[in-house]
Amino acid sequence: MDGYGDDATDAHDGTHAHDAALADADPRTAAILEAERERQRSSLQLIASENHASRSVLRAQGSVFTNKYAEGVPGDRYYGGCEHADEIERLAIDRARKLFDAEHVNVQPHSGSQANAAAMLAVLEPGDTILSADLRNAGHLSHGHQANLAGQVYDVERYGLDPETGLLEYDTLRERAEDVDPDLIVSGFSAYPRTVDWERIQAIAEDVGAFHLADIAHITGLVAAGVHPSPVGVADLVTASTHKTVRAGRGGIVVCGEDLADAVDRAVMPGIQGGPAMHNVTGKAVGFGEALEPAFEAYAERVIANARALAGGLADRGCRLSTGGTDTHLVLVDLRETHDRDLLGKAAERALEDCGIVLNANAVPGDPRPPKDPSGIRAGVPALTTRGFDEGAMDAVAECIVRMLEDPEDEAVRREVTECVDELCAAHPLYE
Ligand code: DSN
Repeated sequence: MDGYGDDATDAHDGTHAHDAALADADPRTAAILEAERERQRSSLQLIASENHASRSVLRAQGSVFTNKYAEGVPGDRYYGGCEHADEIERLAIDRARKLFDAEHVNVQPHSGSQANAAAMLAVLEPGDTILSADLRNAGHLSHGHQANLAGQVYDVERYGLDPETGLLEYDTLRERAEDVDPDLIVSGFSAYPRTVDWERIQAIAEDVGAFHLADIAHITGLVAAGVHPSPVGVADLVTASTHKTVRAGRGGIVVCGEDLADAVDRAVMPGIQGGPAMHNVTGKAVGFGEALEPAFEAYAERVIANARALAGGLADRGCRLSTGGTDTHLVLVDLRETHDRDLLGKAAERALEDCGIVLNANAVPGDPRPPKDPSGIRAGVPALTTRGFDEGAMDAVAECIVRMLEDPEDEAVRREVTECVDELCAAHPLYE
């Protein structure tokens, strides 16, 4: 199914008829949709949080469940007509529980950020103290940025990664936790390429009397496939995104033990949301079903092999990688020590996008520059792996990236890299 180029059954699922109906009713929107489909096909998607969902997931999300309100939980709703909503949500929950070997899963959060907000609301009071990593240290907005609700409701203290190595130093985290005495420690990262030792963080949390929230948004699929250790059953609360490495419908989930189940469900609704987006819950059910198939484990293994190939290809060509490499789906390049030092985050992002290489500027640990125009770039391989890229193709991607980083103004280089990108895209069809 990789690349979704050979799944003949989907040709008969009504998708084309729906496209034709939309083109008839709203040609402008249909044209924008087609342009986006073409952009995804004709460029390399290396944004580490993105992927290409199967046609079945796309179909499930564009379904009649868009129409349905279903506040509450299966079997206990505020509205009538929920029998099928109950059935699909129960299916999503059952599959998620199996996938993560979990006691309780709430599948309603609209996103990973909402999942984090709900998890915090479930166990904290306003003014309680969170200890988390900020954007410069691979953290996420929803972990307590001052502009985010969490940063305004809770007292947020920070821990960092080692600015030299980029690694999480567990002893430093322990010292910080003992100093700060938090009510909640947030682990899990948006730009950390290494395996996280959840048990060690849980031990720190227990020693200082804090809850531990592990946000596995980026590595959801790697955890589901068993190729990264799972925090489920270790951390008190686990939040995940469902559309990144796991390729299911768009949104988030909260995973916890039975002891926190009611608090989590109440925190999601009415705490931070109203009606669940049932079309997304449907997409989650479908994607979780796909992730339970043996082929998904092979996909997750290929993600890691491809990320390592990309890391090796970049490092061999002179890039400085934060932490020196990767164990996961992404690499973080510190451009301050790579090639032309004037070409930092945003400028590098733009130069690469000009040639069809789409990734994002990203802060590196200890970054003195602002998160909007930081010193590094982050590249992830989940989407290219879905398209069927192998390690050889990833090395070609590394070559393209480095050639552009070395000579961003050279027209001939730009042409050659664009041609190489076109060839790689043509060799790895998507949704065709
Ligand atoms: N925007 C996502 C990321 O790229 O990491 C997280 O929400």
